[in-house]
Amino acid sequence: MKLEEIRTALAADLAEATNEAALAVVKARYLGKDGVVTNLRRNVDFSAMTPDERKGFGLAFNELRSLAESELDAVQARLSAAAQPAPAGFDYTLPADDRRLGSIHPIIATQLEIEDIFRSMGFSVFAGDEAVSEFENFDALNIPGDHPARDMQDTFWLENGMVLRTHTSSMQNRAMRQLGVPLRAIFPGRCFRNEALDITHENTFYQLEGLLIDRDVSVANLIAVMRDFLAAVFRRDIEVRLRPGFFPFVEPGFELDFRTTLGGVRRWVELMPCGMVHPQVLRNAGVDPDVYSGFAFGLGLTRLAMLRHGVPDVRLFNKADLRFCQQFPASF
Ligand code: FA5
Repeated sequence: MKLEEIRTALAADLAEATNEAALAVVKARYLGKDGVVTNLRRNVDFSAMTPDERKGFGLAFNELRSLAESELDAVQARLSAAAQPAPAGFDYTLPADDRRLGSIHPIIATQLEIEDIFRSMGFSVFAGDEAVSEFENFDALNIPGDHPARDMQDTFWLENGMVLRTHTSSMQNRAMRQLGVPLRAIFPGRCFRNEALDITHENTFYQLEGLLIDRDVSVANLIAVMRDFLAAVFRRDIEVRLRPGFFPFVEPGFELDFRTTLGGVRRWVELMPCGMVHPQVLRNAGVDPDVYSGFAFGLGLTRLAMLRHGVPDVRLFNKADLRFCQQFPASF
């Protein structure tokens, strides 16, 4: 038999050795005095070989013998373990000890990375709440009860009159009051909308709001911060452009698009609404608009995580399907 054939035959014999007696027979067949492996060396005519051939044979033979020994030992160990009686009181019906290491959800991983980028630019992270007052979510942002913008952000109302926030902009008023101005902060978190669901709309999703209030803040500052931030997220050079966009709490308001090479194609991607904070929004938080100005942006964090990982359907994030979640190994 050739070395390769011996290997295959040994594996087949080991697979059939289901008790220690059968294993002893296999061991004798291969490594015994008259065993297949032992005989290999006995039957070779070394005098007919060149020194190189002798050396090659020696190496291959030794490798085969150690392999046979270690495989026999492994099966021996397995059979001995199986032969041990179960410890007294061992309950076979208990679930197996299956502790799998989890990993950070791709949206939260993206959020943590973005928090680091903004911290490096001097922003603090303001947590906020998911259930907020109607005033914080709407009125403080120039969206009174009869404003059409309320329809676009239909939400879930609690019995005590509070709402599940429809956007992280709901934290603007509280942040200005609690942190005071000048201020640089981001507020990431979960938002909720009573939406018709499709591949880009969920009823529960993440946004990340940014707010910078200071003296003499301009649109140029907004563009510079956004460009630095996106270049850090995508780790490459980024172009940004602003198109007009309407939100009652900014004036002027924009939609920010960025352009970079994604999937081999250089194209514009619509990313986030933003704008200069409306003077009334500053006044509503006790900030004097004649002294201070600022910008705000509302990044769709879920959307960004989709872009980064090429996730085609937003609903996959909330399904808790392990086949999906396990594709994002821990990155920390
Ligand atoms: C807002 O929510 C504004 N608060 C953003 C803003 C902040 C404007 C500051 C100006 C200044 P909009 O409704 O467009 O805007 O939502 C912002 C982003 O959140 C969207 O671009 C999208 O990425 C994400 N988003 C909105 N609705 C959903 C949804 N149902 N599912 C998933 N992502 C959503």
